[in-house]
Amino acid sequence: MRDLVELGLSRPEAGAATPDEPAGLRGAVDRLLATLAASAGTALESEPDVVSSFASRLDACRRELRVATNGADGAGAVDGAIRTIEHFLRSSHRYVTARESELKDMIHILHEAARLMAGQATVFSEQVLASSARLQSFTRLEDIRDLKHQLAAEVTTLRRAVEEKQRRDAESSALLSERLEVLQTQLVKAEEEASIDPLTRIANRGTFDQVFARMLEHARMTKQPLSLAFIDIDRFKTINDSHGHQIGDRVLLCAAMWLGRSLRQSDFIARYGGEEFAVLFRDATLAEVEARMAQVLGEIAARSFEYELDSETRTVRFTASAGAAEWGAGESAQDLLRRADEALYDAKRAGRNRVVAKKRAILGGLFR
Ligand code: GH3
Ligand code: MG
Ligand code: MG
Repeated sequence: MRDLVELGLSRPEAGAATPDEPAGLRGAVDRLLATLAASAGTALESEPDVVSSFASRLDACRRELRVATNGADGAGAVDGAIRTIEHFLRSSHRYVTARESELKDMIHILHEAARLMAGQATVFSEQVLASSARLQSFTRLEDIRDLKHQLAAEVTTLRRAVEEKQRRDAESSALLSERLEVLQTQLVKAEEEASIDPLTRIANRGTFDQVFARMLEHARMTKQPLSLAFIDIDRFKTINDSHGHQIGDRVLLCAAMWLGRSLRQSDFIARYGGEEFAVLFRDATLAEVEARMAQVLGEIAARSFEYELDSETRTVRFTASAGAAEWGAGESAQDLLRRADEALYDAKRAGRNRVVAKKRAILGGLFR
């Protein structure tokens, strides 16, 4: 029988205690204390200091029990052990209650976070709301370990939902910026279209007004010369009448091209209206503009434009007249426009196919 006890296969008989192991009731209490010391770790797993102090106090009680006789010593040792156990159980209870309340707080925070995130996108909201509902039911769980595991699983679900949402957000943001780029390109195109004349593909009257204001301001500031010329196709009504409106349109297009070719980078041409064009010459004097206009009008008059009608080749020739003026200090935009227009009128009256350069009246300059 002793052999079996030493091999750990059986409990020793009552009264047959080894020298180290107390027998009888003291033996039972000793075993109880040993079991409690061993299980304390699981009850308070994250409080190792409390557990080890409890275990060492139980060890001390067990030592006292071993050396005690069955009399008052033994009763004192058992009493000490009971108080130690009571103290430990109270600590465990406080610890478990505190942890439970912390977990409930965590659930509350997660629940709130889920509720806030839910306002964002339909599919995402559904996932998050489902998760939030499950979190609420956790607070009723009795088993704190189960609660912990389920909470961890729920956090993983929530994290996945958030990651999926972020991926979708990134996708739609890429789509949006692509769309934005297309819209920007369309806007630039629309702005360009709004600033040019669709027939001749040169600047329209609105653009002329803006550019004229800017160039005039530049001339005022730099004191550089600024000249303006109006060019009007001669007897254009007759061209329309004898060749048709379509050919008239082609003549306008040719006139714009021929005028454009004669210009410098710093000059600016626009269709001012009907069969009339306006050209602004930056840093050019009236004499220079007069010479350049005479040259280009000569070229236009020398050219001819051919087209086919009813298998017959027909020729269109046309001329244009120009009126030029140079801006003088203190003059308004209207003054310059009026003088260039008067010059054009003079060119028409003088027989067309010519340029008239109109200087500023000396008296006009003096009285201004
Ligand atoms: P002038 O030598 O005095 O300038 O005579 P004109 O015939 O050129 O001038 P008028 O003002 O009498 O006639 C201009 C004509 O230009 C009348 C109008 O129908 C025509 N016209 C204006 N815009 C266009 C256009 O875009 N296309 C065509 N085909 N004709 C136009
Ligand atoms: Mg005309
Ligand atoms: Mg005209």
